[in-house]
Amino acid sequence: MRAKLSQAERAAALQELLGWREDPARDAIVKTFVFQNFVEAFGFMTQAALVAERMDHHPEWSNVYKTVTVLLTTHDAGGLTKLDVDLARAMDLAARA
Ligand code: H2B
Repeated sequence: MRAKLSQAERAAALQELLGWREDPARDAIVKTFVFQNFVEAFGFMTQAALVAERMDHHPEWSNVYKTVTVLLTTHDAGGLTKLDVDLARAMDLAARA
């Protein structure tokens, strides 16, 4: 099982990840992605879902029209781990495609 990130590791990750913020209540990171339209938003979710499945690490997310809200935390560890940072990075890449 992955270890939860230290304070220093969190700070470094959040500095590198654009648009992600901490949700202390969930020990998670969250980001709201806004696309041009529903098809772009759903395309992003499809791509991100394939990455998540490959990683065996899954987001908590919701979609309203062209907005996708994502919360990442590691349930098995009870908080934020490197897996969340890796998935956040992959999601940022998928959003740019
Ligand atoms: N996703 C997330 N976000 N956290 C987990 O702890 C987790 C997961 N665990 N996806 C995985 C699946 C685990 O349940 C399976 C059995 O590997």
